Amino acid sequence: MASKRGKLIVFEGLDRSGKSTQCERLVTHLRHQGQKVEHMRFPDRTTPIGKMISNYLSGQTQQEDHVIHLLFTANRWELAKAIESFVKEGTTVVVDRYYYSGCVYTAAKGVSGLGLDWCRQPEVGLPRPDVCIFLDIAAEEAAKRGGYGEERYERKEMQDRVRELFGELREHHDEREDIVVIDAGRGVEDVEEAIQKAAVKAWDVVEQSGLPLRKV
Ligand code: Z5A
Ligand code: MG
Repeated sequence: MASKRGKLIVFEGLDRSGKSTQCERLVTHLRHQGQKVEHMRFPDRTTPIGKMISNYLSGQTQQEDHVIHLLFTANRWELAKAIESFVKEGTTVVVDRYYYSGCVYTAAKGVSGLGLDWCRQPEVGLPRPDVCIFLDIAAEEAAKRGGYGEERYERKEMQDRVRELFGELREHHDEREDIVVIDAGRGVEDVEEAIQKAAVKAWDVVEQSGLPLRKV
């Protein structure tokens, strides 16, 4: 019998919704279960492109809006083959932010011509997640977890627009079938339990259907 493939699971959500916290926890949980797991995050600031993105986010450099969008996308394409190989060989890949953030944050700038549809085009062909866990939190709850940081997009107007656009993506675009919304305003353990249940459900669908890893 062919060995089981790994799964591709992505975390998305607004700032301070707990993505990094919950990614770590899921990776640890799956490893304790004996699964092979790779943990990735985007932007991956360690690559040459990632360093350009990091300098842009910290305000050290400027980039034209199309250019920075394509750099974020290129940063994912740099790792696309690696993700496919891991999944194929039976390793599950857990990713902290992915192309959904890519589309929404650029579109939230409100630049003419840079809407969700345009932003999605360069992402087409990337490995498509088996499930995208969307951590949903009210703005007031997220605010209790600390103020905005120093980076470029950490402003209230931008975050409000990001929230609206994530909603649009979840309701009207092809992505909606991949997304599972989790109430992230609860305690860390409660959120973790809900994520584990959603992950198991998604695993079962993949295994019962024998579905190969798809493409965006
Ligand atoms: N961006 C883009 O424009 N295009 C792209 O393609 C991609 C990204 C991929 C940097 O991202 C920016 O890049 C981001 C989007 C843009 N811009 N903004 N704004 P990043 O991923 O590097 O951002 P980050 O620094 O990791 O922050 P974050 O993602 O917003 O935070 P988080 O990971 O969701 O939350 P956390 O670090 O796990 O938790 C935040 C705090 O809350 C922390 O003190 C925790 O201890 C606490 N916490 C966590 N969970 C809970 C619960 N349940 N209760 C109470 N407190 C909690
Ligand atoms: Mg984070």
